[in-house]
Amino acid sequence: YLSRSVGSAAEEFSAQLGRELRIGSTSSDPPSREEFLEGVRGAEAILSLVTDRIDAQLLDAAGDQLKVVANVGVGYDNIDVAAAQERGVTVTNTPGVLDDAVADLTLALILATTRRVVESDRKIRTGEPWIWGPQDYVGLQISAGARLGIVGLGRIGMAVAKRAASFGMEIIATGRRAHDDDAAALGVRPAELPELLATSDVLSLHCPLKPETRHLINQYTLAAMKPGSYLINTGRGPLVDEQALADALDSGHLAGAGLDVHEFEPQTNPRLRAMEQVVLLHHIGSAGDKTRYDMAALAFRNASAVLNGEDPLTPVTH
Ligand code: 8YV
Repeated sequence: YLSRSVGSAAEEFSAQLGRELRIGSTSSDPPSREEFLEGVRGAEAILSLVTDRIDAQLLDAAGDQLKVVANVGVGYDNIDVAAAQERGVTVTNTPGVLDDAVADLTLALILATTRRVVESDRKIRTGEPWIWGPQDYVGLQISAGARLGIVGLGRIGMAVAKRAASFGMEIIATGRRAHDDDAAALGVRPAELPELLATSDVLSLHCPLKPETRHLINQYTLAAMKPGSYLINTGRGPLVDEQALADALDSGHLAGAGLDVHEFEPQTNPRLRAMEQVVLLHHIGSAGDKTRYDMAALAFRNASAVLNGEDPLTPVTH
């Protein structure tokens, strides 16, 4: 069962596996909860998307024959992993195949906010009179050694660091790979969160969403951020308290923000929507053509492995 089409990869792999592929919704809207509960009934495998909440009720609705939930995504905060494990259901995700696509988009957001790309584009489209002056649309030049703070240096953070280093940014980071040799080779210096907050010109979030990281960026951590800095989030929306962020932007403490993910997806914050210095995207970090194929292919390989009694390639173990 797959709630929405993920392109040709799933069709190709299901044909190879000789299993029927049931797709819940053929429109761009996800199935309703009722349709989802009904749709998974009898499924041996569920390929889940970020918009699919997989909890005990859903697992029970599927039935005892369910063997695997293969998430098409690296973040799996949409899945109650403990409930799956209690029922003997394997959970897998798609680490590795989306690092470059997400890192590309992170740099796009960094450049779009600091160099005011979307603001300039929007003014042209809304028919405002052309203005050009040496002081107009001036923004932070990251290539002049601006400091990037990476919160949660893992695979995606490393791919961001590689790109940021080539742009001439100075990089400090928290996270499991911050002390690795390959991080040092990119010029990344390990640091603790308070230093990242106080000294980064651009702070970029790459940690998973867990109970302890929810609202990691809140009124207190925002107040600790360097005046005039930028916040970038391509991780998970609830890492940020959006009302507190809107306050910090309103007061001018922060110069701008670039958000690919939102606290209450699919809703976006009306205060942030009204701000010129904020760039908002549709959670499209991994939406590179190659990456989307590779994610679906890896999810399907994981599902196939479990259905064939083999070890999945990328299981979620905790
Ligand atoms: C996907 C993501 O768009 O991988 C993740 O964790 O958030 C995105 O890459 C999403 O998970 C697709 O289901």
